[in-house]
Amino acid sequence: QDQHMKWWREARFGMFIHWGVYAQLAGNWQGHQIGRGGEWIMNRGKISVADYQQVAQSFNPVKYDADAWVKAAKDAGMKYIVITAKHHDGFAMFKSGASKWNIADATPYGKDVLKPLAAACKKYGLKLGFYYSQAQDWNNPGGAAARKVTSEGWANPDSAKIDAYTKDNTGHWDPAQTSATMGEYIDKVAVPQVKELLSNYGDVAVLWWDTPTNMTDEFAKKLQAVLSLQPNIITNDRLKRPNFPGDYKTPEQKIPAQSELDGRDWETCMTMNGTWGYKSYDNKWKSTETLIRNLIDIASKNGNYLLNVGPDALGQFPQGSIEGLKGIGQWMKVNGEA
Ligand code: FUL
Repeated sequence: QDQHMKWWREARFGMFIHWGVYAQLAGNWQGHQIGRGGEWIMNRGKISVADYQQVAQSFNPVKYDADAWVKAAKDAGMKYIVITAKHHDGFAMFKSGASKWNIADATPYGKDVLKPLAAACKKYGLKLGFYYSQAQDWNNPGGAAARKVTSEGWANPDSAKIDAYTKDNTGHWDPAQTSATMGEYIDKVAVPQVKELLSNYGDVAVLWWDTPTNMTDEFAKKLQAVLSLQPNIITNDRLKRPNFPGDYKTPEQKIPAQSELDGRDWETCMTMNGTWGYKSYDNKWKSTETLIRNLIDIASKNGNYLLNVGPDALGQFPQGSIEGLKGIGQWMKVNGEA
């Protein structure tokens, strides 16, 4: 029954890609640097739906080159890629019939970016997985919003209004987010979009769920049923706790000690600097030596290392990531298996 885990257990090393409209803001909102991960900027900055959707109108990643991305991953010794098909901001990086809030319909770029990535993965022999934020969605009405009331590093001019609004609900800051129920969002957006992802891109190796805010077992069952479209798919443990453990555990930004391991498969996901989504001013790059040590530590404990790249708004890997990947690749050539 473990057969479908075989490639994953041998893989050891993969690339996480966090890419979306937030790359356009690059951690900056109205002259302020917003704290924490760049992909959380809408929530941390309590940016309204209307303002945030405006940002998509200038998102035009003309330098995006899927072939170059996959080649960079392969040269570093990575065996699979997991990309944010939709992060918590609800923005689909693919053409979707379930919501116009997608890259093909809401940006001047006007094209699906997952299609070329799927083609390049096929060409270079890497497995492709999709990250999908099934519960949190700050743009499609009815999606959940984790309550993070503090907007570190700046004062939103609307904060009184926002505080009044966030008091009685699950963390939304804009009434536009609550014009539907979560059940409607699951049926009309999440389930149809996961169907699209598992139907239109050939083999999908991994479905990487994230942050089960307000998920119910009923919602989780509906999403899990869609996985039958890809019989060999592997999933993580973030669909809904505790009844949907998935195939593997997902320690974040840390490597478990030997004593913490319980025999379940696991994958550590980690940033190369301090953010998942691109931030123009985050230059805290881990050294190549640290990255290699982490990979060795993880592989020696039978885990996988999912190392993140946050491409910029034009579709380019940050220089620090390129250098880190190259450094690992050089080491791999000498020490890795073919
Ligand atoms: C977290 C998310 O909230 C972060 O933005 C990021 O995607 C990380 C991998 O998972 O829980």
